[in-house]
Amino acid sequence: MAKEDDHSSVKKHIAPMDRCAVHILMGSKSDIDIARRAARVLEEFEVPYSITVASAHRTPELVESSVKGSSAKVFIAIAGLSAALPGVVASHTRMPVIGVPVSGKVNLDSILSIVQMPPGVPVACVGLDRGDNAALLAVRILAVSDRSYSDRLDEYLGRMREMIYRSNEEVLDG
Ligand code: C2R
Repeated sequence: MAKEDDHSSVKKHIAPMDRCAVHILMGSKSDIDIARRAARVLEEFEVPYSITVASAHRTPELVESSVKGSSAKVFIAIAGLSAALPGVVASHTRMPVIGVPVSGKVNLDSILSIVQMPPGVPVACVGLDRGDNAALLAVRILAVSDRSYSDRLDEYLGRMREMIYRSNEEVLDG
């Protein structure tokens, strides 16, 4: 699929930030592919989501207004290099924040920036570039208090289980 098509498909599904359940923030437009991975999962689960490019380093005021003006119950913050964004998002909200480190020349820089938060301000962290897992974790959090998401999660996990059993059959059948 062409890159432009991907952009428009994300755009089509974005909700206004005062009506989203999950808010994806990314430090730069260059993180769009990872945001898209998260967006696809949220669309699969029919979770209303918003996307904002906002940098704690470059536009701290935009991070603050985006978080404070958001109806999100879970935030996903995607950032590479010195990834201050997830921690700063967490400083502006009591909602859970999931950080997604972005791969680059060093890799450990963004992982450690997200994982090593000081006591009192926890931020969850998924693997490098794992926008998909961040979205699944967000759905799990929403599912604690929303039956429709837990039912969809059960179906999703069932499909994943079936796929593994099927691949076993395929391996054994040669
Ligand atoms: P550019 O591609 O714009 O130069 O950004 C972004 O998330 C991106 O991965 C390079 C990388 O810088 C990251 N960035 C942060 C923050 N703002 C931008 N880590 C932040 O505030 O934490």
